Amino acid sequence: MYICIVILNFMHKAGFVSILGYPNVGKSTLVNTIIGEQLMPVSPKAQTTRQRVLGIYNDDDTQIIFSDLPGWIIKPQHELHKSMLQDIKSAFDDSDILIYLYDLSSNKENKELLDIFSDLSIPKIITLNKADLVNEEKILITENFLKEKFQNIDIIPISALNGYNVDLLIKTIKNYLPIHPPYYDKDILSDRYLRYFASEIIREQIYYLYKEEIPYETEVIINNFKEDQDPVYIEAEVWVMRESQKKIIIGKNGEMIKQLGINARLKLEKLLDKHVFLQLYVKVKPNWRNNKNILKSLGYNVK
Ligand SMILES: Nc1nc2c(ncn2[C@@H]2O[C@H](COP(=O)(O)OP(=O)(O)O)[C@@H](O)[C@H]2O)c(=O)[nH]1
Ligand SMILES: [Mg+2]
Repeated sequence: MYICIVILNFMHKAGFVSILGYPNVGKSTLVNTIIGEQLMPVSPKAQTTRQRVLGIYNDDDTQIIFSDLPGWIIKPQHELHKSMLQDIKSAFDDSDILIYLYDLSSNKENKELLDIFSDLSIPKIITLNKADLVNEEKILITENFLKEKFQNIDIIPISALNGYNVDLLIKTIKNYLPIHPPYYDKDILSDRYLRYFASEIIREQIYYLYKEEIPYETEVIINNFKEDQDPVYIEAEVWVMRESQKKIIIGKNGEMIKQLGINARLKLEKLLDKHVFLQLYVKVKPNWRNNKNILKSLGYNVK
């Protein structure tokens, strides 16, 4: 028995894989598809992801620890942006493999981050996401353009949304993964507690429900999370920057916050597989995005 365990550990592969890309290319969607759970917040708006969070893929002889990262920010405008960039840069130093996620459906410039990616001397893979939205020709043109810049690199068209070629991506990652015992228990999906994902789900639903600057100037804090109760009791504060935003979050006769509560509760119930009682409060915290102490207390990467 002892010999058997030694051999198994000897053959086990494990490592850290970071997913880089501009906002909205599908990084969080890809991590969710790989781990098989809607844990990471996803929305059609940019900058839904604000912190580096791990999503862990396990099979019998492999553990791949993915970092879901914020999207690359060209011009940081406040301390929160700086912390998001800091999280991306930290992944350059401690990843075994980097994946560049390229959005096939977007014509946005990729140059700045592609140049940085090309200079990093870590095993690299390029994935072309949203293949479901474009034709074969667009994929070929993009592949050829990237092959000119990167010699001998794996380029894999995928759809993070419908799972197309995600198995090929996992297989390719395994080729570069070092032999190593698992870093985490093999039955956990992330390094964060459910309490953290509860705040992310509420924040994600704010991205869907509210317009203009509101989602970007809002933060969600969980004040109470009683998981052992039925229904699970969750009390959360929604922070906004101005009194006028508080009014928008609440809406006429409380209609908007009621809708937010319903949307978030439904998603929380799916994640927890239990009934949830969700209590939301709104608080004005002027300029919280530029207050380093507040950001630190919220767990952001502030120098
Ligand atoms: N059609 C399509 N949409 C996708 C795909 N991957 C992500 N999306 C959508 O792109 C938007 C941004 O996704 P998200 O994962 O939040 O991007 P991130 O900012 O890079 O983390 C969301 O509306 C996703 O549903 C894909 O493969 N195909
Ligand atoms: Mg994201």
